[in-house]
Amino acid sequence: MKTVSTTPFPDQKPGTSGLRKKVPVFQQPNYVENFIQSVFDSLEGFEGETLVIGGDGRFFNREVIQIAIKMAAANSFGRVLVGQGGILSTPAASNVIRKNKAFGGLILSASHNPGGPNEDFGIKYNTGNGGPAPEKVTDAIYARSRVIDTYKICETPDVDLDQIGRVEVGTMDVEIIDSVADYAALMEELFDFAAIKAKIAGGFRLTFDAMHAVTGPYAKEILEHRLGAAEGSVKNFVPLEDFGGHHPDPNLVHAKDLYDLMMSDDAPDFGAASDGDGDRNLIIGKGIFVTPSDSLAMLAANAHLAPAYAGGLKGIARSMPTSRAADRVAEKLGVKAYETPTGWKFFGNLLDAGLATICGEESAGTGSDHVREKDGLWAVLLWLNILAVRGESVKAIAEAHWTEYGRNFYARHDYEDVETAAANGLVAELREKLDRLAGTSVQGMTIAAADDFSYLDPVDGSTSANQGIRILFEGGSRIVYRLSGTGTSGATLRVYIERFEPDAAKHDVPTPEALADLIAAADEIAGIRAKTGRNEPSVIT
Ligand code: VG1
Ligand code: CO
Repeated sequence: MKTVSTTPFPDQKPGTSGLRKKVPVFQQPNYVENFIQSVFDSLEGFEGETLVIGGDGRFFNREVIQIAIKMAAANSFGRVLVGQGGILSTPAASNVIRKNKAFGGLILSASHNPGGPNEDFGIKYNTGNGGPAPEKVTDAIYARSRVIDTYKICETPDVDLDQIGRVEVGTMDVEIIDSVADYAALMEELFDFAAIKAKIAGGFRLTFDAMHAVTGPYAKEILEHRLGAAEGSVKNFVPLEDFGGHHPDPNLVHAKDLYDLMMSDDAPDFGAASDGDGDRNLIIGKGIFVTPSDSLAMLAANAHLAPAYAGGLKGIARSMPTSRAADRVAEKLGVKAYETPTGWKFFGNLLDAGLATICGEESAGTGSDHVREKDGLWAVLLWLNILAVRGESVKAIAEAHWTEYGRNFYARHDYEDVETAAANGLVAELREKLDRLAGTSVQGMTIAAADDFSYLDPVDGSTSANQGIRILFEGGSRIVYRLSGTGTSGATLRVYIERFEPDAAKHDVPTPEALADLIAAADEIAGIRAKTGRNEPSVIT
């Protein structure tokens, strides 16, 4: 064991989901060690306890895992559990933490961001409930990183990450575990695998794009081996360090091949994809894309058809920018709807306290109280369970849902890599005029209220301010502006646009048309084009 002197880095502030930077930033001498030691220094009482370590397999994953193991040993953890090959999807890591009553876990991922020597890397700490550390912990980590002067590490040879079994590093046990087994077993507990299997045996066809990211081995095992989907149903299933040069981001831009297939004449019945670390999901039925906000609402409305949720839901939680389609389901079910800031860490308390069962974000994240992370394959399996029980197509289920509840037309416009000063200026100017907006009209629509979202956690009483600017129109339409907290270069402005349409006769209007006046209003209110110099968003989802 040795104690090494170091000097602080000024930029180790965790964002929406951990610390994310370009690989060369992480490769600076002591950068990884400083951050991991700052995590350990912010925690108490882990001597002899278990730490879970795993990542999405991207470039630099193995190197950081070796460092983390040697530092955990030097800092007196009793045991670490590491996914074979360094692989654990984010929801699988959450499950391993919970199942083994671990003290916490280090999840190495930059999620949907690209990987490779000049692309992105990330480190996130999860607490003993299996969920991302809450803000008070991430604030403490950052504070520590600003003053850190030493870190502890064992000088031992690297551990063979590919060999399942147990070895010792110093006095600490290192167990290399099967990355998939526990997670697959959990899914079998939650869902009616027999019904899904019978449906597939009856000719139902599905395709899943693992995008050369972490869900490949999980999807192969569950969808093909356990549920009997035809060999080849899971595409791009080998995790690659650079995701094959693509963005492992399951949206209509980066999973365009899947979208095109699902809109073609020989589309299978169901298409899905997941992201770099396996916590996001994209759902596309034959001829219909289901927005993540709609998917949350539809899953919540039908969850009772799966064994794990047969007793009903305790509540439904969504992040603020997520469409309010789920709120309508909660109202009908007679359960509470919660609105939290962006980022899964805010759902942890609601899930732990038994206030919510299902949670979701517009950014393709859905999950439940089975773990404390969003879970891509879980969403896919819940859809399959619902489809098996209802015996209808995705399209029929979606259209029936809109007829029953009304349709929340929804889109997110991302302006990526905008100059940071310009993006901050845009937000500052919006904040400055917020008080004067109510009662004024834009594009023929009257603004009912405008504010900067602030969240009061009903469980621990903590507050989180400045979580996104909301422009609420009379009639229920909404525009939300916020800056991304996961990007690694420049700033990303996200503009979320929503309009409720109760009239079923108008539900098949194309989304851009349904939202046209709000899109124009979003620019008029914030001066997006003028301030960013962009004529259109980089990505529309
Ligand atoms: C984005 C999404 C947010 C999600 C976060 C992490 O954050 O908007 O909903 O929780 O990514 O997802 P931001 O701050 O860039 O908007 V993942 O799958 O990248 O861990
Ligand atoms: Co992710």
